[in-house]
Amino acid sequence: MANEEFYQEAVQAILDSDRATAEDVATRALAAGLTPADIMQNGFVKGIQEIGELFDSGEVFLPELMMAADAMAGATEVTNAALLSAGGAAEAKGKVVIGTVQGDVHDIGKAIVIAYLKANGYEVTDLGRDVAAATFISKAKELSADIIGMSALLTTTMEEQKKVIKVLKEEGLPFKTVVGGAPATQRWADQIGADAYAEDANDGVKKMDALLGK
Ligand code: B12
Repeated sequence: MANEEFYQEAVQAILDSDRATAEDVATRALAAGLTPADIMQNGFVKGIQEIGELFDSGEVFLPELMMAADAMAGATEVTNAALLSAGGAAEAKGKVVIGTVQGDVHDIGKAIVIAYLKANGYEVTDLGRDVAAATFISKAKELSADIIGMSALLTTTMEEQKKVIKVLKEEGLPFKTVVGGAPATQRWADQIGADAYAEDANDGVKKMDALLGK
């Protein structure tokens, strides 16, 4: 089967909110030699973006969006497991604490970022979603983290990224910060004084490598 057919099946599985098929397509695509990044970026991510657009234009509603997200989560579990079994560096490059900011429950992108980081030799602590600014900071202190990663998918919750960075600066804490999520941009990162902005999981690894001189 051509790669393009897998991509189309992946998009369709998300549009159909069909978790079992999404997991099956992911498994078959990996067995056929596609990389987790290929099938995610060209297939499943396109599907969830299409659903997002349909939601935006009022053609689908929250229950459908939630079911599509569930199918996406199934596909992500399959591809992330493949990434992790392929990775595994001997010595950790650095410690990252990562979470989705307070008020925000979007965590599909964060799960992908975590898998990429782990596959690329980072020790990662997932703080989950709806994480308060104080928790990012106390966990980073407790674990002596190198980097705090913050995901925000809503224009309203982006402000939480700013809040964390403000406290870090006020307290003179040394943790590097990386922000991501659909509404974040390099401009936003500069505006709030983040050390880096990452547009996707791969870019996240690159930016963190650069911050730590790896
Ligand atoms: C799936 C989804 C949901 C699911 C989330 C399920 C889950 N477990 O995550 C559910 C159904 C729960 C949901 C709920 C809501 N959603 Co929603 N949702 C989406 C949707 C369709 C896809 C998001 C997604 O998973 N994308 C795929 C992943 C792979 O991409 P990503 O998250 O951007 O992550 C990548 C990069 O950004 C980056 N990255 C992300 N974070 C980080 C962090 C770091 C450190 C790094 C390095 C990189 C990085 O790397 C990732 C991988 O490459 C988007 C539309 C869109 N196009 O984004 C809307 C969207 C984000 N949702 C939206 C809205 C409005 C809502 C609700 C308010 C709806 C409602 N009326 O209740 C609620 C909010 C609930 C809350 N308080 O958080 C709006 C936001 C509008 C805005 N500008 O603020 C969007 C844009 C849809 C739209 N067009 O209107 N949603």
